[in-house]
Amino acid sequence: MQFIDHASIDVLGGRGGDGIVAFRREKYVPAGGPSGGDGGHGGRVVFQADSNLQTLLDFKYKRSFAAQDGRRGGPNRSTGASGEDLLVKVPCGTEVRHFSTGILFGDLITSGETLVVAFGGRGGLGNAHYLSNRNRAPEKFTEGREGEEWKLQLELKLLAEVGIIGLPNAGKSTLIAVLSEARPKIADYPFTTLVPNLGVVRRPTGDGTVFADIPGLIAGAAQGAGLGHEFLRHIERTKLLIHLIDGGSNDPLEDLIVVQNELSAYGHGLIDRPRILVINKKELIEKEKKEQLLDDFQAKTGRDVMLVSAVMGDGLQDLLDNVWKELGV
Ligand SMILES: Nc1nc2c(ncn2[C@@H]2O[C@H](COP(=O)(O)OP(=O)(O)OP(=O)(O)O)[C@@H](O)[C@H]2O)c(=O)[nH]1
Ligand SMILES: [Mg+2]
Repeated sequence: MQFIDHASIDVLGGRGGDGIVAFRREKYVPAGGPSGGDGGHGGRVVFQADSNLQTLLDFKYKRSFAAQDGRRGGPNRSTGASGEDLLVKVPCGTEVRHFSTGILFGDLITSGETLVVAFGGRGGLGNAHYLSNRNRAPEKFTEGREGEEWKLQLELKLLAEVGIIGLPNAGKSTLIAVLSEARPKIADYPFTTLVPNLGVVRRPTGDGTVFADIPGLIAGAAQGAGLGHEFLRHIERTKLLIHLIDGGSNDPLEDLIVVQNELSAYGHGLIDRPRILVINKKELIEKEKKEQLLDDFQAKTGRDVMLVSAVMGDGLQDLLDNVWKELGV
């Protein structure tokens, strides 16, 4: 599943330092030669992909990035210091385009990869450069050039590896909220979620895995009923599905089958996608019914079923362990 996140920002390379006019002043030398140094180059704005970042949200608050200017030249032909580069971290998967033309500046895919988005201006020349036979005492110098200035459009495409599916109200948003930093709306009515929510869950290795909470599926979703159909297309691209079933429902087994039928009806191999069956709201199920429910599920599907409570945080570690195992982490 791909999610697109946008931001538009301004970047400005540092201005080059000016060259200067100076003459050597030495004892016993009445008219020393020209000795004005060159200005330093302006710093560059450089983007760097960083796998710890997951969104472009930071760029909603800070929108303009300027590198340091180069310094003026000095006497005795000394060149001014170059401006420092400004390093700006962006999430892996960020595409950088010129704002008005859409021309691609580059893609930052792997962590650590860099892209120069604005070069600094060249430093100006000092008068030492203009010494000639005709002019032994040139007063000429040049100013530093302006740095490049661009308005850029950033676009982030994230690939979710794990999709959370189920009927409306099963607790999908609750689950992603407890597993990740995502804070979707949660409410006791169907179709609370209208667009997918993304959350990043840390693996034991420390890397992030993107989970997606998808709007509830209902019978007929594959034909366009409810909201789910739009998103069935996207879950085609996840590696693993968590199929969440409301344990407090009148007929959890029927709920399972409704969603399975939609996956089959949709085709594209979705029904064969690795899928973990999870009954949520465990604490609502009466003790004596639990065994029966698990047996019924097992008999009907021939697969293992997990029991969790997203609200109580019960069984979630086992669920994650299972997810990492399925993903081969
Ligand atoms: N008792 C209990 N209630 C839960 C649990 N998990 C979620 N809920 C409740 O179930 C209701 C629906 O939760 P949501 O997370 O919004 O469900 P959803 O699957 O995202 O629903 P849609 O977005 O409408 O598809 C809310 O009132 C939650 O508080 C749980 O483990 N136990
Ligand atoms: Mg929801």
